[in-house]
Amino acid sequence: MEKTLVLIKPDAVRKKLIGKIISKYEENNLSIIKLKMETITEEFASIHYSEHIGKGFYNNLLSFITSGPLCALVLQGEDAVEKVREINGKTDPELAKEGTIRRLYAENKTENCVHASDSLESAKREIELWFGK
Ligand code: FUP
Repeated sequence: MEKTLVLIKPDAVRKKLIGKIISKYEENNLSIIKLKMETITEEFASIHYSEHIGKGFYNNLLSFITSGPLCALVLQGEDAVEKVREINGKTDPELAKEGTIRRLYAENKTENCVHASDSLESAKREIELWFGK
């Protein structure tokens, strides 16, 4: 069974979507094994998003992700990494499939409600970063 890290980002928390988003994962047979609310610092955000340092959208991304509380969770299940990315939908909500979280609820490519690890390696790194070993 795989594990993956999900963030329910500050836009979704402000819109009171935590319950609806978590239901999507549970309906798809994923289990929540860790969960916390946190407002992260710029320093922590820069570690989480280190692969994006220097990109055009990086400064916006950092101010958005630190703008208020987010909900971090570890989900576990069969093919959890791929499954969660399918449920979330593409980065750009306009390109995301019908019924995905981003298509349903996201504003744009930055305020896009959710993050999920993109591979087993990132999942391991991100779970350790957010929840320790
Ligand atoms: P994803 O894996 O779908 O979350 O997308 P990426 O790893 O490509 O991007 C990570 C985050 O960078 C996105 F969730 C939001 C931000 N981003 C932007 O703000 N603008 C962009 O054009 C692309 C990504």
